[in-house]
Amino acid sequence: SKQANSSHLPTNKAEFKAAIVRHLHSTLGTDENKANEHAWWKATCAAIQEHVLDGLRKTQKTHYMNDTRAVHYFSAEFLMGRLLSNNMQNFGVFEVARDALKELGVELSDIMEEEPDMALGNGGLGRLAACYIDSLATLNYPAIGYGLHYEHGLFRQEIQNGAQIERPDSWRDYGNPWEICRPESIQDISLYGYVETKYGENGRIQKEWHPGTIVKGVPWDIPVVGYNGSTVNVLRLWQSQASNYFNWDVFNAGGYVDAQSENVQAETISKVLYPNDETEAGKELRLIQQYFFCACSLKDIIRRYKRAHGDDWSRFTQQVVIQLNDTHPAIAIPELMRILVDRAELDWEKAWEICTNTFAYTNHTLLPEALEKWPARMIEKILPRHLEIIYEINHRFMKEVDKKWPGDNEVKAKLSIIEESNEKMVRMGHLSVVGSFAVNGVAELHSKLVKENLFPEFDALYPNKLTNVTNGITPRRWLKVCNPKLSKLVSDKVGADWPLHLSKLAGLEKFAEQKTFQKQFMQIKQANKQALADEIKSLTGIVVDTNAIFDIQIKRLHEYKRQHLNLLHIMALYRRLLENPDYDMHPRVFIFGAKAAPGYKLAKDIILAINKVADRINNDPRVNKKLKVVFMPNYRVSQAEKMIPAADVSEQISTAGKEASGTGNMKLALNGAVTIGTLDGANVEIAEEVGDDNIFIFGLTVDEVNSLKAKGYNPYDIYDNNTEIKAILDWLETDYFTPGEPGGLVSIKQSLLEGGDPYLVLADFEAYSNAQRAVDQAYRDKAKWAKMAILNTAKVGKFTSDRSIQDYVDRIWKLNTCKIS
Ligand code: 26V
Repeated sequence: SKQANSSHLPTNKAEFKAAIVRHLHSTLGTDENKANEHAWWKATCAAIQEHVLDGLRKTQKTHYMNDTRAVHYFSAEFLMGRLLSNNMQNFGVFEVARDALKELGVELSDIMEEEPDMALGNGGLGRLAACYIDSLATLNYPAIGYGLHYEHGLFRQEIQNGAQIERPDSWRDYGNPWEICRPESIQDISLYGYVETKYGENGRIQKEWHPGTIVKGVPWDIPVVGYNGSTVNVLRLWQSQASNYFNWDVFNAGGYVDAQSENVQAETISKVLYPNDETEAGKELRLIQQYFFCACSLKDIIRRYKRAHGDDWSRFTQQVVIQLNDTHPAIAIPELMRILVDRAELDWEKAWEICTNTFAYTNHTLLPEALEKWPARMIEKILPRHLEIIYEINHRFMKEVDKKWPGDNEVKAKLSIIEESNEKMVRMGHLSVVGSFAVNGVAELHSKLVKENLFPEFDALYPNKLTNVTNGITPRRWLKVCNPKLSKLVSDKVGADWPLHLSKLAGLEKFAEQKTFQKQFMQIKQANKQALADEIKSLTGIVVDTNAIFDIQIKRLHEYKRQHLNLLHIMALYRRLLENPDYDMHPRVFIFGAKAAPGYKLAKDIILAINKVADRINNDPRVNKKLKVVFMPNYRVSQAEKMIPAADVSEQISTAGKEASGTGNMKLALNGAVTIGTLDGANVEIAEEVGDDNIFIFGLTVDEVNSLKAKGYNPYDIYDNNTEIKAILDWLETDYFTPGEPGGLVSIKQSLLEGGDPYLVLADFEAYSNAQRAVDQAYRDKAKWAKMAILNTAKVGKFTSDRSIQDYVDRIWKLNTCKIS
């Protein structure tokens, strides 16, 4: 009934059974008796895909016929996770499919586990892109995601003797049933070589780039099904392939031999996702990846534009808006300038006007080590013409700066796209701000810091360019699909359309104190905890008590996210229990999920420490009734979907000012977890929504962090005066947690003392410990806790990605909805 175009969907079990069996036979070449779970999974996907492709064809035809304006979301990462259950839910055929399979003797929940995650992203930024394309399709906006078709996504994490080991991820090894190759849209992409300056007709100087090599870009389309299944947009991911083109002129000209010898193998470009999160590595292959997918995507966009408008560029900015997901695709700015100036032969001014009305840029971090900079020499070697264009952009920009602040060389040096350091560097953030018509941060606090600290003069120079769009999450995947029990209860109370109108969750408020509803809500939480307990047992062997508080911290491992603050507090509880067996606390299970960048030593040491402390505690019968610690290996989207519904407490404890937004915080609150957190990122807005009584806020604020650092923070002052902290840090140095290996965990102590404790772990410890005591007290009052949990679900409707997307549409993209019939 809720289907917008249900006519093409299988409406009954019989039809579905027939489709699945047909695919077993003719797509997979097997039969009902021989098929294993993997084959059943693939046949089920194929049965769904028929309808997905039907919707895709209708959508593309409608968009073409209406010549719609579309947003083009450029992102180096799309962390899609699994697609089967999502696609079934969005088409509204989940139950039918489940029942059809049951009659075939197959359990849907079992075969869903066969699907590998599409882990083509690191963390928050990549998952945000996935939520946004879900919302764009759901809201019927013409949109296309553009990115890289990595052969290997984020590494698979194994834990050996407590340490992280990285293994390759191979999500396509046995074929991916969702993607479609589009050889008809292959693009040729140039790299290396040199620039020739010549005189064109009427004496105009012309630049021609003679590339050293050409690689092919092969597009793979992944359909993106909106909720209700009416709009089906695409995610287009580019795979690199050798082209056999090699420019012998460049080779013979001499002097370019070196550049050629360092030439990359074409196929390596899309081989692997860089596993760094928030650290800039400056690797040549990564710049090539970025250019490769931007150049392919721009050619694709322009081909489509020209099909409708020929060589008339005057309507380009009416049809096309490109959103840059961080600076990773910023090289698209000089690439579009090159196409317009060198190829289309537009005047620079006209080209620049088109360019700066096409791009918008989202900043996702303030951490200095994450702000991308590329050596000018590296750009010159790989993209010689682009470096010239960047210099020209900067030259004209510096003239503008001089008009605003005449003769002020300091402000020029600060704003320049080129950093005049020992080695000249190109600041991709500055290039993005100058080349875009809108720049946004991802939460109110973050956007304020972008304006005031990161780009203050840009805000003065371009009033109203800098703005905020608070992040969001899709409630389809992050409640409806991952938490079916709670979803059903919510639907019973507020109606079934909450996945499209998340503010309707507010209708739960009036039940927050009702005994029967509290009981239902907490029984669901209990069932979800039991399911997670089973998963924990099967993955780690650890047995946990579901009456304990499930306290969950899931996110990439980084010092600023302070998993080690959580760990130090766990050690404090352990110590208190050893000193006083009657130490009064409700049983608690601390659960972690986190991957560390392979080259980030301290992050890996923190994973080791969590595992070593967990081992000791979990095997200490003196404390086992009250304390357990679990590190879940290989945290990823599909695992998040199992953990989030089971959380009582959500750990969001970054140093204030460091976490741009966070999105896990939103997912956990939506599923009825209560946050313990700092006033950072979107926590601030979550606190505003749920109210002070329903969240545990602690720790230094951004202003307090700044003044503490300004007056000179010395972690030894705390170490010397706080006996508990001293005992815990000293404990790390013994062999208590690393039998036979004293000092096995000392690097954490060192970073917090000699290292200066850059993220103020010790400064916030006491406040955190007190907040945890308050959590413990609150949980013991069952009715009080149930009310808090319910109000968290009820009050976080703001954080649907539909609201974020509507914000982008209204204030930046200016799109119209396009209904598909
Ligand atoms: C940085 C880099 C640096 C160069 C190497 C490759 C690479 C890959 C990823 C990143 C991370 C970019 C920043 C990022 O992910 N920020 C996160 O964005 C989330 C969505 O807006 C936000 O919720 C998180 O707070 C923020 O840390």
